[in-house]
Order: sequence, then C-alpha cells, then structure tokens
Amino acid sequence: MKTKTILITGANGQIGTVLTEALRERFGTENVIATDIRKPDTSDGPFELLDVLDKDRFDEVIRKYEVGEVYHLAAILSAKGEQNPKWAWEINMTGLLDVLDLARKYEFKLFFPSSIAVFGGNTPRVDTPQDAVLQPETVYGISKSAGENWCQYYHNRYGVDVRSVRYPGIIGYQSLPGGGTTDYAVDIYHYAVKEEAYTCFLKENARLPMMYMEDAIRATIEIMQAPAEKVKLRGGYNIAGTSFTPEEVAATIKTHYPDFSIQYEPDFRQDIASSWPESISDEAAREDWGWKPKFGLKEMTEDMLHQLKNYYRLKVS
Ligand code: AKB
Repeated sequence: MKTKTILITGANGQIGTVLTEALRERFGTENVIATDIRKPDTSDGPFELLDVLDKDRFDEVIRKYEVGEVYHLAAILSAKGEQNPKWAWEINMTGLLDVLDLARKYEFKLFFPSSIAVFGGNTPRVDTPQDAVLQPETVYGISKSAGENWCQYYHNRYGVDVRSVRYPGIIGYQSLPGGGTTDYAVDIYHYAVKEEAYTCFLKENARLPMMYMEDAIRATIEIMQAPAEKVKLRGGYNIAGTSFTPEEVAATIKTHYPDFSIQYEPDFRQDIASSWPESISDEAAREDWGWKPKFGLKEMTEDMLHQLKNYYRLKVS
C-alpha cells in the first residue's frame, strides 16, 4: 500500500517546525510536504511556498502530491491578531474555509488546531469543561471558535474527516513562538540559560494552561491516528498538560539557576490572559481517544534547561 502523503501549512511556525520533523520520522521524509509563506532557512525535505489565501495554488499543491492528510497550522495568534483584527480574521477564517473545501473535494483527512482562546471571561476559569460557553474576547479566539463550528459542520454535512484539539500555551526548545499571549513561557527559559534577567509581560499570578511540546505533538498525532468512531467531537477537544503562573515557573527555574531574576511589566497581553481559563478539564479527550499528558512543570523545566544549555553551548563553540 502506498504511504499517504501529508501536507503541513504554517510549517515554519512554532508547532509546525517540530510536527514536520516528527511526522517525517514516522512516515518518511519524502511523504511529508512542508509549506509556508516563506522559505525556511534550512529544509530537510520537500517544501512548497504556499499562501493559504491562494486557493488555486493550494489546490495545485494538493493535486501535485496526491495529499491524503493536511495539518492546517497557518494562523495568526492572539496578541498579533489584536493588532490587526481583520487581517487575522481573513487568514484564520478564509484559510480554514479554503482547506475545508479542498478536504471535501479531495477527501483528505484534516487537522485544525483550536485553542484555549475559544473561552472568554464568563466561563468557569478552573477546570474549564469541554462544553463551557464560548464567548471569546480576541479575534483569534473568535476565529478558532467559529472555526470549530465550521469543522463540525463540514463533518456533519459533507462527511469531512476533520479532527481538532484546543492547544494551551505550548513550550518547546526547538522553535520560538510568535505573536501569542503564552509566549513568555518559552522566552523565560532562554533568558535563564543565557543568564539574563527577564521582564515578563504578564502579572506574576497569571495562571494559564500550558503543555510541553512533546505532549502537544503526541496529542496531535494521536487524535489523527485514532479510529474515526472514537473521535466523537469534530470541533476542538480540550487537552490539558500542566498549569502555572510566571512566578511558579520562575521559582522552578531558580532551583537550577539560583541567580535568575524576573520582573513584571504587564501589557495588553495581560487582559487577554485574564479572559482565558487557568486550567482545563480534558475528560472528553481522555475518554474518547485515550489522551494522557506526560510532562508537568518540573519535568518540562529540567528538559527545557538541559536542551537549551546544549543549544547555546553549540552556538558559541
Ligand atoms: C496564544 O497565546 O495565542 C497561543 C494559544 C494559547 O493559542 N499560544
């Protein structure tokens, strides 16, 4: 049997970079096509330039590689979206509707990344349930919440096999995030390893749901591999990893770098964080397709610091 070809949009982004590598390891480099609006600095496999708003080009690339699975990661995140709401809406929503149409036309399986940003200030903030009310307060959250409904609609009406999780903040050493509210939780580790003081753009007690990259990649691949009948929700599944405040992550870092220092200068991103849950209930994902996280704050911190220390050591040598 021919191995199916997989295509990733937004492959140069924080999650895309790592997911591309993980899928290539598993399914073979030649079977995973990375696409993005810009060429990557280095590329270890097939790559195509693709603007997700260019539907004809999208169609052409899907046909060229006879794609059987798409991970549609191209999107504008929460903080950047607030600086240009209509642009963020256009990319997040038109991009998704185009790929849903293509999934219907070519019958490929689709992954849509949703986010904890679908929730707003009027949902319970602790252990937020799967079916809590969705009244997001950012354009990013509005686009993810509408996107989930579109995914469910395309599944119900046209039988599109679309699957989705609501990512919390993702923390990894392999790539940098860009334009999100949870980005501080990656930056802080880089500053610690470089032995520089860190200024955090959220308050010390801003508790948010977070997840180590390794868990996030595993969740993404697991939901895509799950038998179709187990994926009962075609909007977005809550997935939980860990949950912490800037003060708590700084304290954990200090057990390795006692001189690490942090100060707080909250900006507009604090308002976004205040509208999001502190922690998430992921019961539905656990029950339906067996989701279980592995990394807590302590294990994640150990691995992040270890990996980044090696990275900066190699960079200077
Ligand atoms: C963001 O901060 O915008 C993202 C997210 C939680 O979806 N990391």
